[in-house]
Amino acid sequence: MVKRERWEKNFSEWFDEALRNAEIIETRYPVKGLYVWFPYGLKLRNNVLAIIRKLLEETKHEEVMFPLLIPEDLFKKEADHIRGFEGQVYWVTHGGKEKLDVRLALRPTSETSIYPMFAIWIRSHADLPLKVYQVVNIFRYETKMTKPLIRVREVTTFKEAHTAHATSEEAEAQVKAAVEIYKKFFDELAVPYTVTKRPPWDTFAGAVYSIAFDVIAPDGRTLQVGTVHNLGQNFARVYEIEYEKPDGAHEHVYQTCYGMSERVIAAAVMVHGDDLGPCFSPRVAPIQIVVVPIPLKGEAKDAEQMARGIAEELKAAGFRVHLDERNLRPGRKFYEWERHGVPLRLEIGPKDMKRGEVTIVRRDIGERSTISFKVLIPEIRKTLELMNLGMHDRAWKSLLGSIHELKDLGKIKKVMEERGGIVRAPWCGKEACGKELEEKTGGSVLGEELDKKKADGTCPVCSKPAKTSILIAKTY
Ligand code: 5CA
Ligand code: ZN
Repeated sequence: MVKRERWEKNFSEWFDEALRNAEIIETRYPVKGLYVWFPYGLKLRNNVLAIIRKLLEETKHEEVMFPLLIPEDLFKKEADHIRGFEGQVYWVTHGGKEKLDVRLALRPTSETSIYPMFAIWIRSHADLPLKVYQVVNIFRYETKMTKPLIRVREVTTFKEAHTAHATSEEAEAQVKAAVEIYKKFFDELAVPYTVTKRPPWDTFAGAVYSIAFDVIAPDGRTLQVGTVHNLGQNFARVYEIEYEKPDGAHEHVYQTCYGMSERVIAAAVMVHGDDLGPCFSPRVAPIQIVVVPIPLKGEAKDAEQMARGIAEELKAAGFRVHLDERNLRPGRKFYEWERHGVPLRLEIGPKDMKRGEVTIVRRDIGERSTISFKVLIPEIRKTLELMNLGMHDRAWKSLLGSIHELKDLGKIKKVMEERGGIVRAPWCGKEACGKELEEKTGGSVLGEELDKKKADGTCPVCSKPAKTSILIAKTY
């Protein structure tokens, strides 16, 4: 197995290098926080997108596309929402040489562009539930340090869903359904996560409550990779989204929204990395199998021909395959494709050919084995499936291993300062204690876990009996 020293100890540098070496993101675009997708990176992006699209389509969300620009008066209707985003909005103030009468916001998210249309579209209970999603770019003028995929000013891959319901119970059920969709999504990516209900002081601007998915980076910090919000009737009231009930009465709808960005791609890059770079799960890898002929003097043609045939066969079976026929030493090719995170390498040398076999090498654990031509397709299929499972299990073990159960303020602080990682601590439920916990330890409260919360022990701040437990971590 490849070492994980740099990956663990120098994560931030490792990450930027991995994106460059694997040709995911070009970071030299001359505007801060804006980046370019390389072709290989865009293939990765599209594979990730295909997974979430499928999950949303299966659960009856319909795709829509709204404008990028939002007029200021519409944007400013929901008071909490605007307070949350005010400092992050880019404004279009001019059209050519003319100053615009109404400034236009570049959407930082799309509630305020979508909901005025919901108000028009939704008339009666028969129009509900309404469930739409879009995949668009959004702009946020981030003031913290920008980082490719992780904190960008143009989010290029915002996947946002918006739903409207007749009752509060239905909206509540939709929040649960969305959490299940996101769980499936991350499971497909073989990326482990925590799911927490964010504390009141970290709720999405305009929401009743927010649920967030976080992943853990190799340096022990967590990264929020997706959120699900119950909006209650907050937006419905200001945008006047009403429906007529069967009895003729009118009521505001209940809404939810949930979204993810290219951070989910960052997660796929970092979770399975090692000192060579990323290792993509076969589900999303732009290239699943690279075929490399190992020519021997005099017999080079045979190996190349054989490699071509095998690559064709694998392609026909539906795998994403690349045949590397360049005139370079095999070792050089191996290194390059390892850095691109290709899950499986298939070598065809003279010995293999004579025996009617090929050699395969797994990128995740470096294991070499041989497969007979006769069972090539089923064996490869099985190997990729095993890889996905193996990567999933290893990453989950690592995440669960980095959760420390602690009750003592000093100890929590120590973990935040030294190892990094996630702490599960008892909490009395009071906001003041939560905030003090953040201040004294340097961590952030992620929130209550959805399925694992307990009420044992006493609050590390006030020593009163715990009402629940919370996760705390240093965050990106
Ligand atoms: N309207 C809601 C749900 S669609 C919303 O905007 N929620 S959000 O603000 O929490 O954004 C959803 C997710 O986008 C976040 O959880 C985070 O993973 C990601 N995200 C937010 N801002 C950025 C950014 N500047 N760069 C990269 N990802 C971001
Ligand atoms: Zn307390």
